[in-house]
Amino acid sequence: MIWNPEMEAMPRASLEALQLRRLQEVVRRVYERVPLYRQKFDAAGIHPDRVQRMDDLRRLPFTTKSDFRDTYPFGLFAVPVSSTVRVHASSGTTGKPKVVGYTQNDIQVWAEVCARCLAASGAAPGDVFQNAYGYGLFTGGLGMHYGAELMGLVVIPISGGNTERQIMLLRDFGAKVIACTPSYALTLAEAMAAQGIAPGSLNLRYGVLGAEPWTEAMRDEIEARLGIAALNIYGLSEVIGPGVSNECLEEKNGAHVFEDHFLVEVVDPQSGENLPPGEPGELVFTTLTKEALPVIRYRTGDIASLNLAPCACGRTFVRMSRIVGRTDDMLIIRGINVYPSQVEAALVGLPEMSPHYQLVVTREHTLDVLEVKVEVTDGFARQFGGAFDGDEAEVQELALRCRQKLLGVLGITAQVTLVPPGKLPRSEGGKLRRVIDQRRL
Ligand code: DLL
Repeated sequence: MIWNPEMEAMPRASLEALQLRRLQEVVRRVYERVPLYRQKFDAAGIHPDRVQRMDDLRRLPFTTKSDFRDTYPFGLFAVPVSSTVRVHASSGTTGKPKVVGYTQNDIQVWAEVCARCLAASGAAPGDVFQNAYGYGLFTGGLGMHYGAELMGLVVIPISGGNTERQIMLLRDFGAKVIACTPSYALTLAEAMAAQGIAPGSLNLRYGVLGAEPWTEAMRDEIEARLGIAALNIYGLSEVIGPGVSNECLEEKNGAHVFEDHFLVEVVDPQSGENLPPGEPGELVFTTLTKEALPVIRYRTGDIASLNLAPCACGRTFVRMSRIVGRTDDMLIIRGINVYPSQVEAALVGLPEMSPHYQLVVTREHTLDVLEVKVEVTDGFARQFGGAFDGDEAEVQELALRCRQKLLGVLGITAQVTLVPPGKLPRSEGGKLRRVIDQRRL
């Protein structure tokens, strides 16, 4: 179902006219109200009046994560703090969190785009919705909550974690739709299997999963083990939170960016030059309607590509691919760029492998060592009664095949450690950290 067909299926020419109007407004507003933008625009010699065509966007300076840090906590707000009704914050790996604010109108826009996500994922008014994203400073819980209420879903605001209770409520309240991180969806699937609950035996049909990278292989696994359709939702606090884009149930092939509210570009992470559709690069967003915290050309650090081809669902909004990496998550191992998602992609072809993996990078003397820990499937482990220590011929043979696959995909040798099912850390409700880089310690 399309939540707002008038906007989501608008002809591209009308959309572009709307975008230009909104862009001109927002550029003027930040220039007048946010000192950092005025400084940047002046330094680049760009006056808001110079934005006459969509192409002029490319001339505007970028906004970065460090702009948030430098103006912490409220320096990027374009309204007085007293005019906001909500503040969220997202913690990075280091330092102070990025603080984001919302006016009443921003909250309404946010609810609208989250309702679009839920509808695109299969939800319909009246459905019971278990919201297992964390409530709090994290945007996931409250963002989806307001979207769901707007749509008329029956919201169960359970938040993340407490797997036993999640399963009890899935059974007793009969949610049709769940929202959580994909890694947590797997945690739920495992716990349900352990309780003997068969996939599809509950009322659950749709998952709105995101907030962290995942793959097609993980989708297959989640869909099979939970008996649901699993859809990818993307977003980030600096732009709004969840609700920047969402896949459609019809195609499940790229997430439609809600382009009436967010302009998307893909740029070369090094040069900052715009890249054509189809080419992977860094996602850059400009908010068109946000009042409290508009961002102009915000560099997300997320790597993806765009697809402008028409979609069977009828939405005219551009689609973005899955996030295939992050500019700052990229590991440089012995001089070679490695993205965690490449490791996952390499392992997918091996049927004995589960989607649970972890990368550990260490430095021995001056040499970087990449260890890839992977859980094997239950089926593979069963031949050893579920446990093995790695010396078994079959395990060694599989580890060797894994190493060769990784060498082919990454171009470097990795140590492969195969572990029995259930041995690697699981999501306890939120985002899962898959990379442990001990070189920085
Ligand atoms: O994670 C917002 C969100 C909540 C999105 C719930 C979807 C569902 P942050 O905590 O600010 O906001 O983290 C944003 O998470 O820049 C990406 O690196 C990553 N991310 C979010 N969604 C996806 C996704 C929320 N579907 C950062 N695939 C982003 C891959 C994702 N990465």
